[in-house]
Amino acid sequence: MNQCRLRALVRIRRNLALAILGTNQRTLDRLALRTLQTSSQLGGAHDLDSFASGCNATYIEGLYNKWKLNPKSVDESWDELFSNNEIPGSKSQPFLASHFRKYRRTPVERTAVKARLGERTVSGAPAPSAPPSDWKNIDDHHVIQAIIRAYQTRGHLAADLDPLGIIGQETHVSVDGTQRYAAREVLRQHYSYIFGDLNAMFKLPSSTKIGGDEQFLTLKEILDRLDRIYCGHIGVEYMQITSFRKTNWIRDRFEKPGGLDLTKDEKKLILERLTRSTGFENFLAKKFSSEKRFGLEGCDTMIPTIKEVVDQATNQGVESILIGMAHRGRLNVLANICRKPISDILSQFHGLMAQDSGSGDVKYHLGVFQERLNRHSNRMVRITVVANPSHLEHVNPVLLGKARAEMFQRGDSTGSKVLPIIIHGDASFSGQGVVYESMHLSDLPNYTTFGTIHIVSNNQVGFTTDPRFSRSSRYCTDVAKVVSAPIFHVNADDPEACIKCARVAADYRNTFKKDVVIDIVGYRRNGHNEADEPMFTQPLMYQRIRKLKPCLQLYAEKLIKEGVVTDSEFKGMISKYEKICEDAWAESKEIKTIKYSSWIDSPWPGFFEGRDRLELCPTGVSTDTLKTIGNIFSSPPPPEHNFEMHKGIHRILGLRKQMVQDKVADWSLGEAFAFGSLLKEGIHVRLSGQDVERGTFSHRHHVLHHQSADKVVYNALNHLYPDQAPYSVSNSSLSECAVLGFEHGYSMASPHALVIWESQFGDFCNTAQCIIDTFIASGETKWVRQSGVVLLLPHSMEGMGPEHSSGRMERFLQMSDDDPDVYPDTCDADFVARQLMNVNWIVTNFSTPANLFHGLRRQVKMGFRKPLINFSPKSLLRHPLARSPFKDFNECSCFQRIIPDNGPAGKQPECVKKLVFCSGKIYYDLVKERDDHEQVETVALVRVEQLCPFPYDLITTQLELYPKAELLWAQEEHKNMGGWFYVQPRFDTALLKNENETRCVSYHGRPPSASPATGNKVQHYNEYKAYIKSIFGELTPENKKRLEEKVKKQQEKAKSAPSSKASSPAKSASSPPGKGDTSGKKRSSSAPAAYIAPTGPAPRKPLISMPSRPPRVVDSGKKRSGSSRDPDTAPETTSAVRSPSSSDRNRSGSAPASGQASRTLAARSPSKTASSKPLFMKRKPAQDSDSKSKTLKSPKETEYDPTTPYP
Ligand SMILES: Cc1ncc(C[n+]2csc(CCOP(=O)(O)OP(=O)(O)O)c2C)c(N)n1
Repeated sequence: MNQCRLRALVRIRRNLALAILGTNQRTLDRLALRTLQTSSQLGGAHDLDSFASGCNATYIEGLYNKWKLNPKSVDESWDELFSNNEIPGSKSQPFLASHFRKYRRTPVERTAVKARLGERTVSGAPAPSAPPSDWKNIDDHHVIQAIIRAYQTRGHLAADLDPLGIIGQETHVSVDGTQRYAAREVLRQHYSYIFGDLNAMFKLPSSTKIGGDEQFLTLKEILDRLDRIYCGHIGVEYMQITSFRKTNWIRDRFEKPGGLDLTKDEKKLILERLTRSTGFENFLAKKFSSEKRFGLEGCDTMIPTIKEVVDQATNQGVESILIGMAHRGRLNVLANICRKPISDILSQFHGLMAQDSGSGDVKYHLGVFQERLNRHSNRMVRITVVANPSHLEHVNPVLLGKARAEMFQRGDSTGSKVLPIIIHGDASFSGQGVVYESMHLSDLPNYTTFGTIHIVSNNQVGFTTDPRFSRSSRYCTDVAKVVSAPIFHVNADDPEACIKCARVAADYRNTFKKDVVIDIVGYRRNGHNEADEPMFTQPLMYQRIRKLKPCLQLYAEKLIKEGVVTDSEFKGMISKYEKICEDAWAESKEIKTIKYSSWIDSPWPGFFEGRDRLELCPTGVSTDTLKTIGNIFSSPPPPEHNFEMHKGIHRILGLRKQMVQDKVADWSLGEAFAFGSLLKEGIHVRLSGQDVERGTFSHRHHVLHHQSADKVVYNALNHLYPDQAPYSVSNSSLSECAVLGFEHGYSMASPHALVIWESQFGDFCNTAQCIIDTFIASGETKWVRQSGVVLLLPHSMEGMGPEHSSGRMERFLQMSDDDPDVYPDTCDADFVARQLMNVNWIVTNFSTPANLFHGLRRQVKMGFRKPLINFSPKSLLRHPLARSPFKDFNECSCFQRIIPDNGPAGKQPECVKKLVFCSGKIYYDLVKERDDHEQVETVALVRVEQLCPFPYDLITTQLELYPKAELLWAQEEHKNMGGWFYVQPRFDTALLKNENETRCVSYHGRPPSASPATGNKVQHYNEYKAYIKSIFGELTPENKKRLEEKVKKQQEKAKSAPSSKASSPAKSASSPPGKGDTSGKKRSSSAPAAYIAPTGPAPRKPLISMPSRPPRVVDSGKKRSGSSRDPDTAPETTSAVRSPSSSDRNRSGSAPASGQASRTLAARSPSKTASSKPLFMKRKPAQDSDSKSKTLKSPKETEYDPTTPYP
């Protein structure tokens, strides 16, 4: 104790004593604070930290109360102070300023303090000469305060959580004589034993509620209560929460005496539920002793715990509960939480063949959707257990996404109607990274589910590995601390404690809409599964387990002892449930057929009923719609908002405006047309992924940022039409796995939404491989559950190195389940739709904005839902050839599975020597090279836009159209990657169809490689040159000369206009593809505009200069001659000779009257109320209007290099 501290203490003593006499608590705190501030100004702040806790006030208040009862009970100095300042009846009076002034620091006071200094401390500093009893009292009080705080913060470390008694081997005897397993850290806090008298009374500080209405407790009682609350069967971990309000809330819930007491009836109900939980496992064990079911024995209280959460939540107004869980106890959850008929569950054990198609899944992965009356709350509740793969914890983000989508559909913007519950295993909770990644979504505005209740069935072992070897954290739940979630550890053998935790957890989620964790610490009575021998690896643990009575027995004995139930009542409960199971067993034997579809977790009522699934609705829209969307998308926010835009955005919007005037669209405009037109039709569009708002390649700019005001943004696509559906675009957390899982889950909830996840680069999607493999690729086959989720995976070889080049197309194609050796029935009138319906996903590599538009719209126009994996471009985002005229978006247009050669080669197929099939961006390289090599008439280029399902009909047509041509497949990727391994056998199958066919398709691309791309620019270019040479041969001397002259001309031109970056001579006609290849100015003037027309206008050529087209003629009879082909307007139908219905249009073949015909009104209503609009301003919605502008100018290049990601 130094002088400063002593001075401060005396001041505090005086002032606070005064305050107690004459002010309320708040003034008192203020006064204490002011006093301390004054002290710190004097230089004693560092030594006074402990005073800032406010304990002085309660201490002095305690002394005062003591003094009031007996003035001799306190030190005489206090007696003097209190006697001199006693203000009769003044407790409720406001603090008197005069008193304060009177006791402000005065020279007299300082003198007085000095006079008290006498002895010296060890350090040589003068020591205070206050009466020892004073200091003892103060110290005691501090110790009480510290003990309370220690219990609150670290009591859980000493809690009796483990039914096996493995955790926390050190023991100590509690004040009430009971044996506690205490951790050393807590024991250290027990320097409280410096107290001689356990019966000494203490005033409780305001930082605890253990006293309830009592303000004074004996030391023994304080320690006893703290021990019971914090070191009993519940370990409350909550002091890590950063919010004071939440911490206090939890403290109050657990500390207030009697606050969590249970009535007799409640205890009886717990016993009943526990009887069901244990009874179900016992029954299965009896009937199917060696069948895998991943029993819950040892953690049986999990069922009553979940049920309690359900009861509480439904009482609080929750209407839909979504559960994500792994294998352990899953059947029990289905039976006792969802109330799936037990006979249905048992029928899964009978080895019946399912009647519907698909692969099905093991019984402990199946999903369930039940609507039931929750008798406890007397409310209907919908309970869904989402089907999940074996991959532990990966269902978490899927579940969250589905919950979020349900909230959106219900217009539940606070999570009051929908509750997600995730049940974890202890080993997987701490081990799987997706847990952490998913938790990080919990508070993001566009991903939050307003709190998830996590329940860990912690059996203290993961398969054969115990926690000492499976995690470094103390608790398996430590990961939850990243989101400041409270964690309630609870002993599984104390069902009442579990129920109390469930109650608090449900209330917490309801109050704060934040995540909360219940860690039920139990054990695993049997092996990992029922056929497993646990003694191999956990001999000591299992020796203990064998000696343990089941929880049900323990609890029944307790309640019988308490007189809550009688022995016969308990026996009655058991036999009643046994009978239920036996009856269900008998019933299940009557079940002769099963269907996978009976286990669907996400039914879409009303979507399939009465619908012709094979009808492909038209995807084109009117020019008016395009103009409306285009005009708003290219306009800045309305001027009245004074929205300060970035200079570059002005420029980009200007370019967009120009395109709208020119009736041509680049990639971003094409995408906006797709989104905008769907929004108009009431389809909610959600785009999510890393940096998607602007777009990794800075091409999208859907969210504009005010340049001088924070959080002021503008999203034009949310202001298109007054009654449009909401558009949600959100930059995601930097996780592929959780975010893709989330979006997949979102897409499962409703068919009336277009849900898109975009990978930053396609390369990174493999960190979400588990979601791709186990949900997206196989979800429908396993669980009869559809999803129309779209993956946009930027992919193309642009010299950007091994991890910025490939979305691993080959993997998606390899996982496609269309048979490479079976030529489908292409004459089937529904061939196109049927092919789509029967495949597990669609894989595309679009080369035009129009096809992107149709492809995206087709996702919601199909009579079913199918995931779409699209390999998006990078340099094509701004490639001047990769543009589409408005007519390619119109009602007469449609999705093109292949884009045939519409140039000179396509018009004179008999002259064609080489027919090159390709896909994606390479097409534009081939166009340029074909031009440079002057082979425009002899080489035909056909783009395969839809790789899977393979467009056999259209490919066959092309093969037949060029009977003499050598067949080539060209790809940028290495031979063991890209589309080659997928297309090769399918080409063979198509060729074998024709008996007279002797040709086969040869490969032209990069050689096989372990790495997807080189990081060396020179090597990249050399590889390019090699495969180009293998397709077109060497440039002839004439070619070279011509190109040299061309380069020269360009250089001269560049000199005269040096500012034009895009026309740099360095990017000559023979320059390598990739970054420098985006200007599009390398196309030879010899190339006729017509053959690139479908992709957009030629660079710098005003559209007006393009040859005018005759009206489209659909006449299959003339197709082969090529004479009547209209390369601009003809959809692929015109070349579909083999199939009478090989169009991707509707089956009747007629062009749709309007895209609005299929408007889905059902999707509209709920979405209106959802708060997914991240907008700060309202703009006046526009109506479709016919633009009068006829100015046709070619668009200019943007300033960005599309292949450079913006960090
Ligand atoms: C991602 C993943 N890795 C490995 C496995 C194999 N596996 C199945 S259960 C299990 C142990 C899980 O332990 P825990 O999470 O504690 O749950 P418990 O089975 O003990 O209930 C393991 C490793 C798996 N299913 N998923």
